[in-house]
Amino acid sequence: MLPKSKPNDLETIARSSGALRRMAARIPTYLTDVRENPAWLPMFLLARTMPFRRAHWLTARPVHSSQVATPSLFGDLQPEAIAAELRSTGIATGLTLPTPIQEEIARFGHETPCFGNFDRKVEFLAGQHAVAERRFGRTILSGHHFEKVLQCDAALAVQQDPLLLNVAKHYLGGEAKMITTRTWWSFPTKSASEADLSRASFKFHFDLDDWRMLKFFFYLSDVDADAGPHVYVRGSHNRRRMKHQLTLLVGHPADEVMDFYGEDSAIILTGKAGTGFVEDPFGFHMGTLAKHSPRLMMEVGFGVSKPSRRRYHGEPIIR
Ligand SMILES: O=C(O)CCC(=O)C(=O)O
Repeated sequence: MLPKSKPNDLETIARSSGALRRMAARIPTYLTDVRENPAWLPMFLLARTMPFRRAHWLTARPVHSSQVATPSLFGDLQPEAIAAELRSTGIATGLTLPTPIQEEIARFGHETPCFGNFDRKVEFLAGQHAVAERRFGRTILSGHHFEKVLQCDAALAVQQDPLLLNVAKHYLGGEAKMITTRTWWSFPTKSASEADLSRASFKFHFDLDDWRMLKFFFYLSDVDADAGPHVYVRGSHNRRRMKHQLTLLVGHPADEVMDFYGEDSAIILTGKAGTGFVEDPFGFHMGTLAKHSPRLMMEVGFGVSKPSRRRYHGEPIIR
C-alpha cells in the first residue's frame, strides 16, 4: 500500500518551499549544463509537456528487425515485444540476470567501497554502514560506486549486452545510445529527514535528462516489500495532468499522482537477486525506503541526445 494523505494548507506551503529550495540549489548545475550544451535548455523546459514530447517522438529514426541473432545473457527475449510492452505501459519485466553474473556484481558491491549520499568524502564498505553513519555523524541513505563499476567485468557484460541496446533502439529509435551505468546501495536507516528522502528519489518523480530515455534496472540483492522496492506508475509515461506539465518540478506528492492514475496503476517491483526490468523514466517512479535490509541495484540508461558530461549520479561518462 502506498502512502496517501490529503495535505493541509500548511503542509502544501512547506512542501512547495522545500521544493523551491532544492531547485535553487540546483541552479549552478543547470547553468553548467546550458553552457556545455545549449540544446539542454529547450529540452529541460519543453520535454515535460506532452505536445512537445510527442513532436520529438515523431523524429525517432525507424529501426528494422535485425536478422542476425546476437547471443545475449538474457537468452532469446524479443526486443520488439519488450518495446511494445514499454509503449503500452511504460515498463516491462522479466529480464533475469544469469546467477553467476548476478553473484559477481553483488560480490563487487560488497567488496568495493561506496560513496554515501553522492558525497565522495563519505567512503565506506556497505557492511560498515552503521559504523559509517556514526563516524561521519550523518544519515546515509545511499552508497554509489560511481566509476568503480567499470572495474567489474560482469557489470560491463550487462552494460554491453546486445539485448539492452536492441530494446533501446526499438523503443527510442535508431539514435538510441547508452548514457549511464551505475551500481548503488539503498540503506535502511532510522533517522532520515524529509529533505534526505526527497534528495534520494524516495518520492514520485520523472526523469528529465533527455527528450527520450530508457532505464534498465537489476536487483543484485533479494528485494521484498521491506527492502526498498522500486515503484512505477503504469501509463504515466504517455499521459500527464496539466499541472505536472506546467511546472519546473519533477517530484510530486504520492496523493496527487495516485489521484490521477489510480492506485491500481502503481506496480511495486519485488523480486529475488537477479530480477530485472526496464522502464521509460518519464513515467512516475520512485525508490522506497529500505526498512530492514539494504538493496543493491544496477542501472543502465539510454538516451537519444549527446550525453551530458555532468555525472547525474557520479556514474562513468560514456563517450
Ligand atoms: O532507487 C530506485 O528504485 C529509484 C531510482 C530512480 O528514481 C532513478 O533512477 O531515477
